[in-house]
Amino acid sequence: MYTQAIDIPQGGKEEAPRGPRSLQDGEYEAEFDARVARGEFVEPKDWMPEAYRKTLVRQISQHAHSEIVGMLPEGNWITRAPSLKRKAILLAKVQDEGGHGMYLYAAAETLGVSRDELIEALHSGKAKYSSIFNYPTLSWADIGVIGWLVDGAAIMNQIPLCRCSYGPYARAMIRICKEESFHQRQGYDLLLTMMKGTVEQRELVQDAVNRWWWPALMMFGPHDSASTHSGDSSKWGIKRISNDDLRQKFVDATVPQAKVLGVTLPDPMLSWNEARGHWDFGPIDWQEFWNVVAGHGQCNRDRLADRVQAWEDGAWVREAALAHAQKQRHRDRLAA
Ligand code: FAQ
Repeated sequence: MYTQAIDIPQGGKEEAPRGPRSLQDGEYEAEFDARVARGEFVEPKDWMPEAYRKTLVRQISQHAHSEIVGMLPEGNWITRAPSLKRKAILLAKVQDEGGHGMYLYAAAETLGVSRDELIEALHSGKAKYSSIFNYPTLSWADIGVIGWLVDGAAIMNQIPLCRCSYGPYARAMIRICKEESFHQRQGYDLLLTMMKGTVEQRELVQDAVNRWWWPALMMFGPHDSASTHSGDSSKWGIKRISNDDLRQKFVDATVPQAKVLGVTLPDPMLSWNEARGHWDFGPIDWQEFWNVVAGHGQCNRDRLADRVQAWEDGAWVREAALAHAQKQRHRDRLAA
Protein backbone atom coordinates (compact mmCIF):
# COMPACT_ATOMS: atom_id res chain seq x y z
CA MET A 1 0.00 0.00 0.00
CA TYR A 2 1.00 3.67 -0.31
CA THR A 3 3.08 3.38 -3.40
CA GLN A 4 3.26 4.72 -6.93
CA ALA A 5 5.84 2.18 -8.03
CA ILE A 6 4.82 -0.51 -10.44
CA ASP A 7 7.38 -3.20 -9.63
CA ILE A 8 7.91 -3.29 -5.89
CA PRO A 9 10.45 -5.72 -4.49
CA GLN A 10 8.70 -6.93 -1.32
CA GLY A 11 10.61 -7.73 1.87
CA GLY A 12 12.12 -11.20 2.02
CA LYS A 13 12.33 -11.72 -1.74
CA GLU A 14 15.69 -11.62 -3.50
CA GLU A 15 16.19 -8.35 -5.34
CA ALA A 16 16.99 -8.79 -9.01
CA PRO A 17 20.43 -7.25 -9.62
CA ARG A 18 20.20 -4.31 -12.00
CA GLY A 19 23.94 -3.64 -12.36
CA PRO A 20 25.87 -4.51 -15.52
CA ARG A 21 25.93 -8.30 -15.99
CA SER A 22 26.71 -8.64 -19.68
CA LEU A 23 28.29 -6.74 -22.51
CA GLN A 24 24.85 -5.39 -23.38
CA ASP A 25 24.37 -4.02 -19.84
CA GLY A 26 27.84 -2.45 -20.05
CA GLU A 27 26.58 -0.58 -23.08
CA TYR A 28 23.58 0.57 -21.06
CA GLU A 29 25.95 1.91 -18.44
CA ALA A 30 27.96 3.84 -21.03
CA GLU A 31 24.74 5.33 -22.39
CA PHE A 32 23.63 6.17 -18.83
CA ASP A 33 26.94 7.95 -18.10
CA ALA A 34 26.73 9.87 -21.37
CA ARG A 35 23.19 10.92 -20.62
CA VAL A 36 24.10 12.21 -17.16
CA ALA A 37 27.10 14.02 -18.66
CA ARG A 38 24.76 15.73 -21.17
CA GLY A 39 22.67 16.97 -18.21
CA GLU A 40 19.56 14.99 -19.20
CA PHE A 41 17.15 13.65 -16.61
CA VAL A 42 17.03 9.96 -15.72
CA GLU A 43 13.39 8.82 -15.38
CA PRO A 44 11.90 5.93 -13.33
CA LYS A 45 11.58 3.44 -16.21
CA ASP A 46 15.06 4.12 -17.58
CA TRP A 47 17.95 1.72 -17.05
CA MET A 48 20.15 2.83 -14.15
CA PRO A 49 23.07 1.26 -12.26
CA GLU A 50 21.91 -0.48 -9.09
CA ALA A 51 24.29 1.64 -6.97
CA TYR A 52 22.74 4.84 -8.41
CA ARG A 53 19.25 3.59 -7.52
CA LYS A 54 20.34 2.66 -4.00
CA THR A 55 22.04 5.97 -3.32
CA LEU A 56 18.93 7.82 -4.48
CA VAL A 57 16.64 5.69 -2.30
CA ARG A 58 18.96 6.40 0.65
CA GLN A 59 19.20 10.15 0.11
CA ILE A 60 15.60 10.83 -0.93
CA SER A 61 14.14 8.74 1.92
CA GLN A 62 16.48 10.35 4.48
CA HIS A 63 15.38 13.70 3.13
CA ALA A 64 11.69 12.68 3.44
CA HIS A 65 12.22 11.45 7.00
CA SER A 66 13.92 14.77 7.85
CA GLU A 67 10.88 16.71 6.68
CA ILE A 68 8.51 14.55 8.73
CA VAL A 69 10.65 14.48 11.88
CA GLY A 70 11.31 18.21 11.29
CA MET A 71 7.63 18.90 11.95
CA LEU A 72 8.09 17.95 15.62
CA PRO A 73 10.32 20.72 17.06
CA GLU A 74 8.09 23.42 15.53
CA GLY A 75 4.77 21.63 15.98
CA ASN A 76 5.57 21.79 19.66
CA TRP A 77 5.04 25.59 19.52
CA ILE A 78 1.78 25.85 17.55
CA THR A 79 -0.38 26.08 20.68
CA ARG A 80 2.01 28.62 22.24
CA ALA A 81 2.42 31.05 19.31
CA PRO A 82 2.08 34.61 20.65
CA SER A 83 -0.62 35.81 18.18
CA LEU A 84 -3.22 34.41 15.80
CA LYS A 85 -1.14 35.64 12.83
CA ARG A 86 1.98 33.80 14.02
CA LYS A 87 -0.06 30.70 14.82
CA ALA A 88 -1.56 30.63 11.28
CA ILE A 89 1.91 31.08 9.74
CA LEU A 90 3.46 28.32 11.86
CA LEU A 91 0.56 25.97 11.19
CA ALA A 92 0.97 26.51 7.42
CA LYS A 93 4.74 26.00 7.65
CA VAL A 94 4.52 22.74 9.60
CA GLN A 95 1.85 21.51 7.17
CA ASP A 96 4.19 22.36 4.26
CA GLU A 97 6.95 20.24 5.82
CA GLY A 98 4.51 17.31 5.95
CA GLY A 99 3.72 17.91 2.28
CA HIS A 100 7.43 17.93 1.39
CA GLY A 101 7.79 14.57 3.10
CA MET A 102 4.93 13.21 0.95
CA TYR A 103 6.43 14.46 -2.37
CA LEU A 104 9.77 12.94 -1.39
CA TYR A 105 8.38 9.57 -0.30
CA ALA A 106 6.50 9.48 -3.64
CA ALA A 107 9.76 10.27 -5.50
CA ALA A 108 11.57 7.46 -3.61
CA GLU A 109 8.74 5.03 -4.45
CA THR A 110 9.37 5.52 -8.17
CA LEU A 111 12.68 3.71 -7.53
CA GLY A 112 10.91 0.48 -6.61
CA VAL A 113 10.70 0.70 -2.84
CA SER A 114 7.43 0.80 -0.91
CA ARG A 115 6.35 3.50 1.54
CA ASP A 116 5.90 0.86 4.24
CA GLU A 117 9.53 -0.26 3.86
CA LEU A 118 10.76 3.32 4.13
CA ILE A 119 8.66 4.09 7.22
CA GLU A 120 9.79 0.84 8.83
CA ALA A 121 13.45 1.82 8.24
CA LEU A 122 12.85 5.14 10.02
CA HIS A 123 10.96 3.62 12.94
CA SER A 124 13.52 0.88 13.52
CA GLY A 125 16.36 3.43 13.56
CA LYS A 126 17.94 1.94 10.41
CA ALA A 127 17.42 5.07 8.30
CA LYS A 128 18.91 8.46 9.16
CA TYR A 129 17.27 11.88 9.22
CA SER A 130 18.93 15.28 9.51
CA SER A 131 20.97 15.80 12.68
CA ILE A 132 19.42 19.26 13.14
CA PHE A 133 16.09 17.93 14.35
CA ASN A 134 17.62 16.36 17.44
CA TYR A 135 17.98 19.70 19.21
CA PRO A 136 15.25 21.10 21.48
CA THR A 137 13.14 24.23 20.83
CA LEU A 138 13.36 26.07 24.15
CA SER A 139 11.75 29.44 23.39
CA TRP A 140 9.61 31.20 20.79
CA ALA A 141 12.80 32.73 19.34
CA ASP A 142 13.87 29.20 18.35
CA ILE A 143 10.97 29.16 15.88
CA GLY A 144 12.33 32.28 14.19
CA VAL A 145 15.88 30.93 14.20
CA ILE A 146 14.77 27.61 12.69
CA GLY A 147 13.14 29.54 9.83
CA TRP A 148 16.14 31.79 9.31
CA LEU A 149 19.04 29.35 9.79
CA VAL A 150 17.62 25.83 9.37
CA ASP A 151 15.39 26.62 6.39
CA GLY A 152 18.14 28.92 5.12
CA ALA A 153 20.66 26.05 5.19
CA ALA A 154 18.06 23.69 3.70
CA ILE A 155 17.48 26.05 0.73
CA MET A 156 21.22 26.46 0.15
CA ASN A 157 21.59 22.66 0.02
CA GLN A 158 18.40 22.03 -1.97
CA ILE A 159 18.58 24.60 -4.80
CA PRO A 160 21.32 22.55 -6.56
CA LEU A 161 19.11 19.45 -6.13
CA CYS A 162 16.55 21.06 -8.49
CA ARG A 163 19.15 20.21 -11.19
CA CYS A 164 19.96 16.72 -9.92
CA SER A 165 20.00 13.94 -12.52
CA TYR A 166 16.96 12.02 -11.26
CA GLY A 167 13.82 13.63 -12.74
CA PRO A 168 11.24 12.93 -9.98
CA TYR A 169 13.61 14.19 -7.25
CA ALA A 170 14.60 17.31 -9.20
CA ARG A 171 10.95 18.19 -9.93
CA ALA A 172 9.89 17.67 -6.29
CA MET A 173 12.71 19.97 -5.19
CA ILE A 174 11.50 22.89 -7.35
CA ARG A 175 8.24 23.18 -5.42
CA ILE A 176 9.89 22.42 -2.08
CA CYS A 177 12.46 25.20 -2.55
CA LYS A 178 9.73 27.75 -3.32
CA GLU A 179 8.00 26.88 -0.06
CA GLU A 180 11.25 26.79 1.93
CA SER A 181 11.94 30.31 0.74
CA PHE A 182 8.68 31.48 2.40
CA HIS A 183 9.70 29.55 5.52
CA GLN A 184 13.02 31.31 5.71
CA ARG A 185 11.46 34.75 5.31
CA GLN A 186 8.82 34.20 7.97
CA GLY A 187 11.57 33.19 10.41
CA TYR A 188 13.65 36.26 9.65
CA ASP A 189 10.57 38.49 9.91
CA LEU A 190 9.69 36.96 13.29
CA LEU A 191 13.23 37.65 14.54
CA LEU A 192 13.22 41.25 13.21
CA THR A 193 10.02 41.84 15.18
CA MET A 194 11.52 40.39 18.35
CA MET A 195 14.72 42.42 17.94
CA LYS A 196 12.59 45.60 17.89
CA GLY A 197 10.96 44.51 21.16
CA THR A 198 12.16 44.38 24.76
CA VAL A 199 15.64 43.61 26.10
CA GLU A 200 14.35 40.15 27.16
CA GLN A 201 13.12 39.44 23.62
CA ARG A 202 16.50 40.41 22.15
CA GLU A 203 18.21 38.14 24.66
CA LEU A 204 15.96 35.25 23.68
CA VAL A 205 16.92 35.74 20.01
CA GLN A 206 20.66 35.87 20.81
CA ASP A 207 20.38 32.77 22.98
CA ALA A 208 18.59 30.87 20.20
CA VAL A 209 21.21 31.96 17.63
CA ASN A 210 23.98 30.77 19.99
CA ARG A 211 22.37 27.31 20.24
CA TRP A 212 21.42 26.80 16.55
CA TRP A 213 24.38 28.28 14.65
CA TRP A 214 26.79 25.34 14.84
CA PRO A 215 24.12 22.62 14.36
CA ALA A 216 22.94 24.55 11.25
CA LEU A 217 26.49 24.39 9.81
CA MET A 218 26.51 20.62 10.46
CA MET A 219 23.41 20.15 8.29
CA PHE A 220 25.62 20.24 5.18
CA GLY A 221 27.22 16.96 6.23
CA PRO A 222 30.83 16.02 7.06
CA HIS A 223 33.93 17.67 5.59
CA ASP A 224 34.38 16.72 1.94
CA SER A 225 37.34 14.56 2.98
CA ALA A 226 35.04 12.49 5.27
CA SER A 227 32.05 12.40 2.89
CA THR A 228 31.72 8.78 1.77
CA HIS A 229 29.06 9.36 -0.89
CA SER A 230 30.26 12.59 -2.50
CA GLY A 231 32.46 10.92 -5.13
CA ASP A 232 29.71 8.77 -6.65
CA SER A 233 26.97 11.33 -6.09
CA SER A 234 28.95 14.01 -7.93
CA LYS A 235 29.83 11.63 -10.78
CA TRP A 236 26.14 10.75 -11.17
CA GLY A 237 24.94 14.37 -11.11
CA ILE A 238 23.07 13.99 -7.82
CA LYS A 239 25.39 16.29 -5.87
CA ARG A 240 26.25 19.42 -7.86
CA ILE A 241 28.10 21.35 -5.11
CA SER A 242 30.20 19.78 -2.35
CA ASN A 243 29.28 19.77 1.38
CA ASP A 244 32.07 22.23 2.26
CA ASP A 245 31.35 24.61 -0.65
CA LEU A 246 27.66 24.78 0.28
CA ARG A 247 28.56 25.38 3.93
CA GLN A 248 30.83 28.26 2.88
CA LYS A 249 28.10 29.75 0.67
CA PHE A 250 25.71 29.58 3.63
CA VAL A 251 28.15 31.35 5.98
CA ASP A 252 28.83 34.04 3.36
CA ALA A 253 25.11 34.67 2.87
CA THR A 254 24.22 34.61 6.57
CA VAL A 255 26.86 36.89 8.12
CA PRO A 256 25.39 40.09 6.55
CA GLN A 257 21.86 38.98 7.56
CA ALA A 258 23.05 38.61 11.17
CA LYS A 259 24.39 42.17 11.04
CA VAL A 260 21.04 43.56 9.83
CA LEU A 261 19.29 41.60 12.57
CA GLY A 262 21.70 42.87 15.22
CA VAL A 263 22.81 39.50 16.57
CA THR A 264 26.32 38.11 17.10
CA LEU A 265 27.16 34.77 15.53
CA PRO A 266 28.82 32.60 18.20
CA ASP A 267 32.16 32.18 16.48
CA PRO A 268 35.14 34.34 17.58
CA MET A 269 37.08 33.17 14.50
CA LEU A 270 34.56 34.53 12.04
CA SER A 271 36.46 37.05 9.88
CA TRP A 272 36.41 38.32 6.30
CA ASN A 273 39.21 36.85 4.22
CA GLU A 274 39.98 39.35 1.47
CA ALA A 275 42.25 36.95 -0.43
CA ARG A 276 39.65 34.17 -0.56
CA GLY A 277 36.68 36.50 -0.93
CA HIS A 278 34.88 34.49 1.76
CA TRP A 279 34.23 34.54 5.50
CA ASP A 280 36.62 32.33 7.48
CA PHE A 281 34.98 30.45 10.32
CA GLY A 282 36.10 28.35 13.29
CA PRO A 283 36.34 24.55 13.48
CA ILE A 284 33.15 22.50 13.66
CA ASP A 285 32.77 20.03 16.52
CA TRP A 286 32.60 16.86 14.39
CA GLN A 287 32.47 14.67 17.46
CA GLU A 288 29.16 16.28 18.40
CA PHE A 289 27.91 15.81 14.82
CA TRP A 290 28.72 12.09 14.68
CA ASN A 291 27.35 11.61 18.16
CA VAL A 292 23.98 13.07 17.09
CA VAL A 293 24.04 11.10 13.82
CA ALA A 294 24.66 7.92 15.82
CA GLY A 295 21.46 8.54 17.79
CA HIS A 296 22.89 10.10 20.96
CA GLY A 297 21.76 13.71 20.56
CA GLN A 298 19.56 15.55 23.06
CA CYS A 299 16.26 14.60 21.40
CA ASN A 300 16.93 11.52 19.20
CA ARG A 301 14.98 9.13 21.40
CA ASP A 302 12.00 11.46 21.89
CA ARG A 303 11.77 12.28 18.18
CA LEU A 304 11.64 8.62 17.14
CA ALA A 305 9.24 7.71 19.95
CA ASP A 306 6.91 10.56 18.88
CA ARG A 307 6.99 9.45 15.24
CA VAL A 308 6.24 5.82 16.11
CA GLN A 309 3.40 6.94 18.40
CA ALA A 310 1.92 9.17 15.65
CA TRP A 311 2.11 6.23 13.20
CA GLU A 312 0.31 3.93 15.62
CA ASP A 313 -2.31 6.57 16.45
CA GLY A 314 -2.98 7.01 12.72
CA ALA A 315 -3.62 3.29 12.06
CA TRP A 316 -7.41 3.79 12.05
CA VAL A 317 -7.11 6.52 9.36
CA ARG A 318 -5.13 4.19 7.07
CA GLU A 319 -7.61 1.36 7.67
CA ALA A 320 -10.58 3.66 7.00
CA ALA A 321 -8.99 4.95 3.77
CA LEU A 322 -8.38 1.39 2.55
CA ALA A 323 -11.93 0.30 3.48
CA HIS A 324 -13.34 3.33 1.64
CA ALA A 325 -11.27 2.60 -1.47
CA GLN A 326 -12.40 -1.03 -1.42
CA LYS A 327 -16.05 0.01 -1.10
CA GLN A 328 -15.68 2.41 -4.01
CA ARG A 329 -14.07 -0.27 -6.21
CA HIS A 330 -16.91 -2.64 -5.32
CA ARG A 331 -19.53 0.03 -6.22
CA ASP A 332 -17.75 0.78 -9.51
CA ARG A 333 -17.76 -2.94 -10.39
CA LEU A 334 -21.49 -3.18 -9.66
CA ALA A 335 -22.19 -0.09 -11.77
CA ALA A 336 -20.12 -1.38 -14.74
N1 FAQ B 1 22.41 14.55 9.48
O1 FAQ B 1 28.76 11.07 2.40
P1 FAQ B 1 27.95 12.11 3.05
C1 FAQ B 1 15.03 20.53 6.08
C2 FAQ B 1 25.32 11.18 6.92
S1 FAQ B 1 15.48 19.14 5.22
C3 FAQ B 1 22.43 13.20 9.57
O2 FAQ B 1 28.38 13.52 2.88
P2 FAQ B 1 25.62 12.56 1.41
C4 FAQ B 1 13.71 21.13 5.80
C5 FAQ B 1 24.99 10.67 5.53
O3 FAQ B 1 23.62 10.27 5.42
C6 FAQ B 1 17.06 18.66 5.89
N2 FAQ B 1 23.24 12.43 8.80
O4 FAQ B 1 26.40 11.93 2.64
C7 FAQ B 1 13.08 21.55 7.06
C8 FAQ B 1 25.97 9.51 5.42
O5 FAQ B 1 25.50 8.41 6.19
P3 FAQ B 1 24.89 7.02 5.47
C9 FAQ B 1 17.52 17.43 5.23
C10 FAQ B 1 24.05 13.07 7.92
O6 FAQ B 1 24.27 11.96 1.41
C11 FAQ B 1 13.42 22.76 7.65
C12 FAQ B 1 27.18 10.04 6.17
O7 FAQ B 1 26.72 11.06 7.04
N3 FAQ B 1 18.01 17.75 3.91
O8 FAQ B 1 15.81 20.91 6.87
C13 FAQ B 1 24.06 14.45 7.78
O9 FAQ B 1 26.41 12.51 0.17
C14 FAQ B 1 12.82 23.16 8.85
C15 FAQ B 1 28.25 10.56 5.24
O10 FAQ B 1 27.84 11.81 4.62
C16 FAQ B 1 18.36 16.76 3.06
O11 FAQ B 1 18.25 15.59 3.37
C17 FAQ B 1 23.20 15.21 8.61
N4 FAQ B 1 23.16 16.55 8.58
O12 FAQ B 1 25.49 14.12 1.80
C18 FAQ B 1 12.13 20.75 7.65
C19 FAQ B 1 18.85 17.23 1.71
N5 FAQ B 1 24.96 14.78 6.83
O13 FAQ B 1 23.66 7.46 4.72
C20 FAQ B 1 11.51 21.16 8.85
C21 FAQ B 1 19.22 16.08 0.81
C22 FAQ B 1 25.49 13.61 6.40
O14 FAQ B 1 25.97 6.51 4.57
C23 FAQ B 1 11.86 22.37 9.44
N6 FAQ B 1 20.41 15.42 1.24
N7 FAQ B 1 24.96 12.59 7.06
O15 FAQ B 1 24.59 6.13 6.63
C24 FAQ B 1 21.66 15.79 0.90
O16 FAQ B 1 21.87 16.78 0.21
C25 FAQ B 1 22.81 14.92 1.35
O17 FAQ B 1 22.26 13.68 1.77
C26 FAQ B 1 23.67 15.55 2.49
C27 FAQ B 1 24.73 14.53 2.92
C28 FAQ B 1 24.38 16.79 1.97
C29 FAQ B 1 22.82 15.91 3.70
